[in-house]
Amino acid sequence: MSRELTVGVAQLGPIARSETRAEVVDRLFTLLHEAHDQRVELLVYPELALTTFFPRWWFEDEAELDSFYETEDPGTPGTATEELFKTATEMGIGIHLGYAELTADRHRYNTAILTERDGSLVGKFRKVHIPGHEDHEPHRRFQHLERRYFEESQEGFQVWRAFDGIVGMAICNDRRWPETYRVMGLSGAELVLIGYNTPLHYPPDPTQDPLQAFHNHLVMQSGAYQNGMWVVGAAKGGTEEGCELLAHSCIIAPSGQIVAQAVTNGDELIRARIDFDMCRNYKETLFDFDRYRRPEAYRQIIERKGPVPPP
Ligand code: CDT
Repeated sequence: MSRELTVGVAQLGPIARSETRAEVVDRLFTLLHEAHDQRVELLVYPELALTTFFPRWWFEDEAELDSFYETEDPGTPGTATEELFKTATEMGIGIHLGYAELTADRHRYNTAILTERDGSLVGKFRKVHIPGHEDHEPHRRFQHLERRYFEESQEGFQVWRAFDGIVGMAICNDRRWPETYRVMGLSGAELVLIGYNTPLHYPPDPTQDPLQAFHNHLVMQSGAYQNGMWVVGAAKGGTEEGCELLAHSCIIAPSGQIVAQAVTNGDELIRARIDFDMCRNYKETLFDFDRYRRPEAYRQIIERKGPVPPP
């Protein structure tokens, strides 16, 4: 039996700070309808897909900060996304959506939810690597206060049997770390879904600015190839509240090759037919972990956090 799936990426253009949930969900709906027309079975929206990328501002008013978070799982009755998830289920489309999560006991996470084609919950993932800074740094053109507004996940990376394959999730900065892919690869991941918001300007080292697109594909293509898995990157691109964000959404094969890529920096659907069995070409040959990995030679990876140079 072939294990193929049509995956779509719903890249988003900028979301204004003043845009309401209803206005954003309208845009998500337009992309959902387009995906349905193109026979997509799994549609991947980006990180924090329901609001502007709010960590670019310092908020004193907690109520204002709270307004960017969801207190219920997207798709549940009474939420702004209820109809979106309902329609997706009627169309037989699974949804991956990034959002800011505020739990009942007031913990804050950068989260993604994944539903199956029949609307059932596959799982939720909370971002592991939280980039940026904790304190106000007014010298920056814009802030990157994720470390103030989100806690690090304590749950790590998980994979689920879904869509007739083995699927995992990561969020934005997670994609830059090889451990992200390897940990999921060690649980057999065949498809990893990653939403992102990446400013083109990186204040701590602006020499990286012209390399953002290169680094984006470099890390996801390496992760795909070195673990024999499909990787999907879904961007929020364009100039959002004066901050230029990287687009370049893409779908990457286990060979490391990009098989579909966005060509705009706005709302855009891309799609590809993926074959889970293509993972075996890599997982059972060059990257046959059982045969070739040497965990005893990698001890530092779990014993150390930062580098310990020789004396
Ligand atoms: N959203 C997110 O994680 N963005 C970071 C920006 C660079 S760190 C300030 C990223 O890794 O793309």
